[in-house]
Amino acid sequence: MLKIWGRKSSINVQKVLWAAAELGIAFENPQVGGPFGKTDTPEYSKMNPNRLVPAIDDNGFVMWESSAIVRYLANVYGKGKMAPADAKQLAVADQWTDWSMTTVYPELIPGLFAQLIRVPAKDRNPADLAAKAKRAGERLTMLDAHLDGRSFIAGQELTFADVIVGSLMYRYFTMPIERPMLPHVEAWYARLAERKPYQDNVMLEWESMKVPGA
Ligand SMILES: N[C@@H](CCC(=O)N[C@@H](CS)C(=O)NCC(=O)O)C(=O)O
Repeated sequence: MLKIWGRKSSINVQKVLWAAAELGIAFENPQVGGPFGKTDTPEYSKMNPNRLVPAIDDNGFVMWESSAIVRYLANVYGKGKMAPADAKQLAVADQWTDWSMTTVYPELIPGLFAQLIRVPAKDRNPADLAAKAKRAGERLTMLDAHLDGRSFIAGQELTFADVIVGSLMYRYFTMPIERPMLPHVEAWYARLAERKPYQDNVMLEWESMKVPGA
């Protein structure tokens, strides 16, 4: 059976759990990382030498790096659906996925989210956080324009791009930050939020992850 190692509170684990649930794959999810530890053990670092979560073992095939895992699962278990068969549609899915991980993720997750949960409010730099929120919002206006007339990123069906980019949206829309008008992103996010696999794996309360004073 597919094993997905990693704590449910990690956004990079969440996208893998969401993809597996969306694809209807049975899986086990041993909790490692964060408060569960165990990523420094020789067994785990053999699976993921970065000592980060997630890692997967799909019947003996071991790999790490969350977005690559989502693409792998989509290709093996959802070819022609979650992984588009058409080369141009696939390219669009790849384009927005790579864009989100290089352009939006750094502002949103290490930049804003980690600050909000790991740094006591008195030690934060509000101007720096506001600048990051502004940049993230500006970047998401590009996705907003792309989603005009589309239900999902690569067309009318959910693909791995929606999983990888969409996994960021719950935190984006629930963090106490300034956001620009993003009507198409908001409509797309509402479509994701209707899906039980998204609700079960991504829309998870995160306030309790805060350190004292955060
Ligand atoms: N680029 C990697 C990043 C993995 C990563 O940063 N994972 C974080 C959680 S989101 C982690 O393992 N942190 C240490 C821990 O949870 O113990 C991926 O997408 O898989």
